[in-house]
Amino acid sequence: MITLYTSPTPNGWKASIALEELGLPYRVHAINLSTQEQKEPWYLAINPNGRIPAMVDDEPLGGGEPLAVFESGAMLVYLAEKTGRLMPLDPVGRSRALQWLFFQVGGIGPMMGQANVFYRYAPEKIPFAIERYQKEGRRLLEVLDNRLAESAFLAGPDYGMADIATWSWTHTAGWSGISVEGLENLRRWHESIKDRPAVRRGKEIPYPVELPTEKAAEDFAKEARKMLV
Ligand SMILES: N[C@@H](CCC(=O)N[C@@H](CS)C(=O)NCC(=O)O)C(=O)O
Repeated sequence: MITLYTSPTPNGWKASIALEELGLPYRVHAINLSTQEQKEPWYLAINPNGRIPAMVDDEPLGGGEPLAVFESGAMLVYLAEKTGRLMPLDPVGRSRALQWLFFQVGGIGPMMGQANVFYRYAPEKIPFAIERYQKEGRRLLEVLDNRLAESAFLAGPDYGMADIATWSWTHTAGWSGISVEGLENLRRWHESIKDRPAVRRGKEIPYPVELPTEKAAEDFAKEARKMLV
C-alpha cells in the first residue's frame, strides 16, 4: 500500500492523477498547508523539504523497508518504474519523457509558482516581479505549444508522466495571470486530457476545490498567504 501526503495544489495533483491513472491502491493523508503541517517533524522525516506531495510505499520496488519518496517528479518516475507504465521503456523514448518532465519540474512549476506568489499572494504588489514571472510563464507555455504542434503528447505519440506533470500546472494558468491566448496546440492537448476519468478523480484528491472566481480571489489568497513564512 502507498500512502500519499498531499494537498489540493498542482504539485499534489501530479501525484494523485498518476496514482489514479495507474490504478494503484493508495490511502490519502491530507496535509493542511495553512497550519504549516508540512513543516512538522513527523512529516520532515518523510519529506525533508517540508512541502507536498510525498508518499511512502510499504512495498517498494526491489523489496525491503517502506520507502519514502519526495519531489513530485521523482515520485512520477518511481511510479512509472514500479509499474512499467506511463513512460516509454526504450532509451530514446524514456529520454524524451524525462526531458519534458524535467522541463515541467525545473521551469513551468517554479516560474508559474512564483507568478502565483507575486500576482496573488504577496502582501505588496511588485510590478517588476509580477511581469518577470508571468512573461517567463508565457514563454514556457509557448515552448510547450511548439512541441505540441509536432507531437500528440509531450514525450511522443503516447500520453504519460510528462503530460500529467504539465497538465496539473497548465490547468491553473489563469490563476497565475498567464494568458493561453493563441496557443492552439496547447489548448487541444489540454482539452484531450482534462476529461480523462483518472484526471477528474485525481484532481479531487485530497478533496475537491474550485479555482476561485476573481471576486473570491482575495479571500482565497488570504488563506494561501499563510503558507508564505
Ligand atoms: N519541487 C517540489 C515543490 C513542491 C511544492 O512547492 N509544493 C507546494 C504546494 S504546490 C507546497 O508544499 N507549499 C507549501 C510550502 O511552501 O510550505 C515538488 O515538485 O515536489
